[in-house]
Amino acid sequence: MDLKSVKGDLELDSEIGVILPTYCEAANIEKLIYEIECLNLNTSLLVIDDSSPDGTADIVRSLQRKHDNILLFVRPKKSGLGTAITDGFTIFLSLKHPPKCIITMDTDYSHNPEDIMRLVLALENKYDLVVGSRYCFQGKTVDWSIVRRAISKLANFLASLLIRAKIHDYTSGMRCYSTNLIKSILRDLHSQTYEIQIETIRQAYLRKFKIREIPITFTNRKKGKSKLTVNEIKQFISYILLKI
Ligand SMILES: Nc1nc2c(ncn2[C@@H]2O[C@H](COP(=O)(O)OP(=O)(O)OP(=O)(O)O)[C@@H](O)[C@H]2O)c(=O)[nH]1
Ligand SMILES: [Mg+2]
Repeated sequence: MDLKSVKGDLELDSEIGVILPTYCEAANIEKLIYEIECLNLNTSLLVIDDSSPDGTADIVRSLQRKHDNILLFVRPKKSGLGTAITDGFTIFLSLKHPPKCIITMDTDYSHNPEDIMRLVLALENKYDLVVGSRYCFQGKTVDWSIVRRAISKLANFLASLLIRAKIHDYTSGMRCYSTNLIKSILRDLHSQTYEIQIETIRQAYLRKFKIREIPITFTNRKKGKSKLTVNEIKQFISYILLKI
């Protein structure tokens, strides 16, 4: 990874790195970044955009003029959520001052920025991965269709056959990872798309890192379109079948 293609201040020194993968999130990214900035946490925000045709990256460039903690990595074409997240990990680890922990979250407003600090605090110097869980006690999904919920539940059931990490939500995209954990597992992450969510938990579990979950409320996106396609679901299922 050549850091020259990452735009922004590479000398940033923040406690918390936040990876924001975007494909066509022009309707959501500005409000999301604004709300994260308003939290006044010690964060660096890293947007990984796949040359979204709706101009998401241009919005991020204009936000970089207002806030000095935003990094932008634009990839030439849509290359999948999995590689966006692993590129984000690689970039944060390559900075002069890597953050102490790394948050991943969706940029379609399904995840609440106010949960960032809850996840970070839940690491408690004891855990290496905190999953924001929709399916544990007090976790919720709001405005999701029965079909979407059924796909998510099935994905979780399949994941639980493969990994026995004693959590209820293996596919949630909102998490906090210790940088230590990322250093240890990064070279074993090969997911193209959504299966990254279970591959990270599997690698952490195999290495006996401590994993916990805390409840979050996941709200269906109100703006923009879902990027989850049949092809992505197929890739997810074939990852699990191959590993089983
Ligand atoms: N850079 C990049 N980001 C992606 C890609 N696919 C999805 N994303 C982003 O990953 C996050 C999750 O994707 P969504 O389309 O919201 O998927 P989802 O939450 O499972 O589906 P919905 O419930 O319909 O929203 C969003 O922030 C997307 O913009 C991709 O190929 N490249
Ligand atoms: Mg979404």
